[in-house]
Amino acid sequence: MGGAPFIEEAPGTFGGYLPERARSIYSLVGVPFDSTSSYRSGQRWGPRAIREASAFIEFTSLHAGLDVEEVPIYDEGDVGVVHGDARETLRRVSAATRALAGEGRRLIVLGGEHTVTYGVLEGLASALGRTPCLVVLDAHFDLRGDYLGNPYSHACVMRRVLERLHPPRVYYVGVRGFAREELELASSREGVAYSTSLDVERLGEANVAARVKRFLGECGSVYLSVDLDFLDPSQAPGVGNPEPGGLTFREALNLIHAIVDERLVGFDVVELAPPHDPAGLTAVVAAKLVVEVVAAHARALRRARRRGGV
Ligand SMILES: [Mn+2]
Repeated sequence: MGGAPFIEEAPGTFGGYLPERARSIYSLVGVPFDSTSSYRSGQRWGPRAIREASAFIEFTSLHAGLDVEEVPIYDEGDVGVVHGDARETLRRVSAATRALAGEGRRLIVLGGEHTVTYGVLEGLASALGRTPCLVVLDAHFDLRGDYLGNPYSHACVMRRVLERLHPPRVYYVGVRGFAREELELASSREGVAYSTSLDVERLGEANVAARVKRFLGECGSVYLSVDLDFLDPSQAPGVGNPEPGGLTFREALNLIHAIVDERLVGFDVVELAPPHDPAGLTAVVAAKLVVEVVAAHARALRRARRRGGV
């Protein structure tokens, strides 16, 4: 059991073992919520499937050149969600993440559907005094005004974030499926920028990552939201809204390791829908992404400390 409100004991632990909490700066939280799912549901089983997969992969990162077992991740458990009630669930996610971020812990959030990101950002904004800048890996903008009458649907989560939490900067990578109103908003709104999956293919990961870093500029804190559907469905089929033409896992690793630095205050991996993941591979991909993002951050933090910057 963790110390934050609304957190229930985890159904297992990330990586198969629970380190001493004081030895870790990373707090992992699951949010098994999927009530606004519009197509393929089952994201409530995501945290459990990612934890299970995490016990059977190696905690190494070739890009970061380190064994992530040296970087312990403390699994706090799952937020007690209220199925069917997005507002109350988000309130709980916000309270839990505010408490953890208030302790100075770096957050790792396992979805659940993308809606949960709103609660995490609200909690972080409250703990940090301002909303962090965002990097969003997603096939979609999630910028609709509402979806099927629900303002808290996964399809409009980023619209709520922009309207209410005012992140100074938002950069999307991998977008390729959107409504006209979403594209217009993303193209015209100050502080919002994007690179499509085709941009990644044409420019290469290094150039796209350089654009992201330039755009983030002087941001003091950064949050990374990873909707697994940014990857190509051939590599990550088990998601709520698969969209063909996505990134490969290797492109994703190049991007992540070039973008993530010591300013990362947290990240999420959302939209895994285990009932639609017949070979269980999307869960493995999700677990490995967690390991790689932590590895990228841990390396950046070490370098920054050596420079005396943090
Ligand atoms: Mn998406």
